[in-house]
Amino acid sequence: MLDQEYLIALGGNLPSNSGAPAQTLSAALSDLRASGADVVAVSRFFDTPCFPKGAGPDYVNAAARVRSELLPDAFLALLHRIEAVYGRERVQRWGMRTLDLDLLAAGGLVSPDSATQEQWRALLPQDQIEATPDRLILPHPRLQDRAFVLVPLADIAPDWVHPLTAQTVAQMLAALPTTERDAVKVSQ
Ligand code: A4P
Ligand code: MG
Repeated sequence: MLDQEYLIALGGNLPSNSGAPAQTLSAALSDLRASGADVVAVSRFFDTPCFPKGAGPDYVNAAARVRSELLPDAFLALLHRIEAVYGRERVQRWGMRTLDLDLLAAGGLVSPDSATQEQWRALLPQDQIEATPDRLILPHPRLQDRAFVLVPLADIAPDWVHPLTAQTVAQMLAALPTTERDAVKVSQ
């Protein structure tokens, strides 16, 4: 039974053994399907300025809605296995990468609990680069901050509601500075 519904973010800014980032993202989606998951919806692909600014080439980003029989920890492990196929090396947090697959949300699930999710969500920007969670945090704690996540997500799940802030994707996106939203361009 494919009874878990996940929202995922895909990104990459270095070529992989599959080709340019857009080809890597497409190959990763095929791998998800081949693993037995049902990729229900895929956003358009977007060219996005690298964050932090100047830390590398622009990224290609996308989002997808995926149904799976796997529970969240096992599903994240599957995402990590697919990253590994495309040569993702965890050298540097926020560093350049061939493929990053993040689990954004599992329906309205809060994991491991509201206090922990809030603590990660409230982390100050200067602390975010140092602190890495050692367990799955849901919703993804940086989801609401990033145009490169929210613009693709708005393509496939504009009405998804954050279980702790009660904001929809469309509302979170509208709250970001216009310059950040406008810098995310549909890939040609
Ligand atoms: N982890 C905990 N919760 C989650 C979750 N919901 N989804 C753990 C994914 N992973 C989660 O992740 C670090 C640790 O967080 C893992 O042990 C995982 O189990 P990681 O994927 O190993 O490391 P990372 O990708 O460097 O960190 P993270 O937090 O995924 O990085 P970000 O914050 O996503 O930044 N600029 C543009 N334009 N587009 C991008 O896509 N991506 C990044 C990566 C930086 N700049 C970017 C982009
Ligand atoms: Mg990641």
